[in-house]
Amino acid sequence: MAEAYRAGVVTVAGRPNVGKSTLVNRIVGLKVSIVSPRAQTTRRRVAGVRSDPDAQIVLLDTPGLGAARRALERRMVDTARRCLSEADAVAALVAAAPALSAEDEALLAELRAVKPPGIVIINKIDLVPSRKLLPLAAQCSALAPEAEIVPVSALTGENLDELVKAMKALLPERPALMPQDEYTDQTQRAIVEELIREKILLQMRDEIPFSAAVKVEQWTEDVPKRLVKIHAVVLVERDSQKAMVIGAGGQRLKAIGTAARLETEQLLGTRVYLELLVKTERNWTRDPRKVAELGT
Ligand SMILES: Nc1nc2c(ncn2[C@@H]2O[C@H](COP(=O)(O)OP(=O)(O)OP(=O)(O)O)[C@@H](O)[C@H]2O)c(=O)[nH]1
Ligand SMILES: [Mg+2]
Repeated sequence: MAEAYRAGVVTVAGRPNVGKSTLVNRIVGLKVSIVSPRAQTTRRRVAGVRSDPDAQIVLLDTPGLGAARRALERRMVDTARRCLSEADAVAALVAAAPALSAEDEALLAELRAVKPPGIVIINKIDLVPSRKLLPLAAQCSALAPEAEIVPVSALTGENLDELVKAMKALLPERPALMPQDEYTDQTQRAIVEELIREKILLQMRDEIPFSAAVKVEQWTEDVPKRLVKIHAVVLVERDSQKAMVIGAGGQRLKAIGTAARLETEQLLGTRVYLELLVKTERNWTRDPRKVAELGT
């Protein structure tokens, strides 16, 4: 007899920068969540959907769990914790290393108290020889006794089939939660805001990335011309940052805009006219009200 169909929500939780968004994109097979080498890239709850003939996994990508001082960080951690409560199963993600970092250890301890993971994913195994991972795997088992430990590389795709199988096994038997052809719950506007922010993260250094927020203010479709016109505002915390984002002769902003436009054109399948404006919203990352409006 055929196996029953399974569907459910798997929340991917972990410290900043361990590869949660890269992994979610890989499993979905499309880019639903932005990725950068910087910690604290993801700020919102992002759902990515993988629909197979035997099961549907709704993956929740989350902001990294960690110390939170500013209002923006507090909101990010709250968002990640809320995603835990939505989950049918939690997949905790830690980085491959000869031993568990103090931060990853604290994460597993926190999850154990709040919502024990069904899987502990050891990511970035392309960076560490497998024979060196045994002590780490043993530490993970000790901190998450019920979890299956699955080593993967979200970057190369190594062992992802095994991981997907393990996720499906944790889901309840029930019909699909989302239409089969939907791969995310985000609006196109939200995706474009995130794409623009990703290009800022990739092109800027120092304090800018965490201080930047992006809001699409206008979106008009010119159907006969197959053109979408998008006006977006990049908000930073200080005037000095505004100058840095714009760059000498506007070169930096131009490069950010071009990169974001090209990817938006691919996403929408039309030509795109993208206009970016940079504004200062003083200390917005420390103001809970502004954070609620801009951060997530
Ligand atoms: N070598 C290697 N790098 C990886 C792997 N997975 C992710 N990365 C890199 O790790 C960095 C962080 O990846 P993200 O997917 O943005 O990490 P995240 O956990 O979502 O980070 P936050 O959103 O900031 O919490 C990026 O530079 C990725 O390319 C992997 O399996 N191997
Ligand atoms: Mg992320």
